[in-house]
Amino acid sequence: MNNRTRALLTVPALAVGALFAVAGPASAAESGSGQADLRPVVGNGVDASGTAMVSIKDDVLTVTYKATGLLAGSPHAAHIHFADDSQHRCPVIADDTNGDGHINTSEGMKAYGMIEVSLTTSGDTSAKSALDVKRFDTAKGGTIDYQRGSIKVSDAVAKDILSGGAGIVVHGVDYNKDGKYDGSTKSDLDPSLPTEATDPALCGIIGASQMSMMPDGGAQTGSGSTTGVEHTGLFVGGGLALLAGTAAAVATRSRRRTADVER
Ligand SMILES: [Cu+2]
Repeated sequence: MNNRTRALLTVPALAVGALFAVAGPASAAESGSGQADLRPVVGNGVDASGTAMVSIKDDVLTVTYKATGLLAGSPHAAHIHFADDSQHRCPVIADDTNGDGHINTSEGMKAYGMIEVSLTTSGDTSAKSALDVKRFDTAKGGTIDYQRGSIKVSDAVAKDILSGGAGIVVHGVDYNKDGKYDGSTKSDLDPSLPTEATDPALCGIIGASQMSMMPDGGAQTGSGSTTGVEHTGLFVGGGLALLAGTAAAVATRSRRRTADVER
């Protein structure tokens, strides 16, 4: 991480819970920041926690998140989720519509929406990388310390991320506590994968915090109410082409999905 990136990350920490401000007219590049507390998704047997921060400068996104207590040694897909028609919160047990006691990917989506950004470690960060598990962090010792900057997003996605209603979701659970993704229950995204590989583990709603580049007024204290509900992301873990295809299909149904799928 270069110094500039570090500076971008440091500034927003000043104003947790402050209201965000949107810069200028609707078509303008967006700047601002926010953070999220990552908490275990209810029903999914995860004893983990974490924090995430996002910072956007003129539609260029920097994301950091740190989480501990995840399934060690396994890759964990992570995304920023949002949909206009989602509920901008993390799942609750009432979202367990199939009644199995867990929140799977599709159950989670109703709460936190579709994938807008895939928090990969390199290369593409769009929804089409949602399941490219080779490019997500592996939790060494159960910990992930993720940092990535220079993620170019659209004005619309930047607005969503700063809206106070976007979710950060880290996927991959271990229901049977055997230290790996397995089990007889298959992923609702792709039956070739265990549901453990794709079910959401941690979720947090990105509370809009402040305009990082506003010369004044940007750090005034707000209600902080946007953090009152939680949210989760959806999908993943599996990395198979089939799964990726499913994710792409789902993503296609969300608004402003770009068309081309490269594999
Ligand atoms: Cu996700």
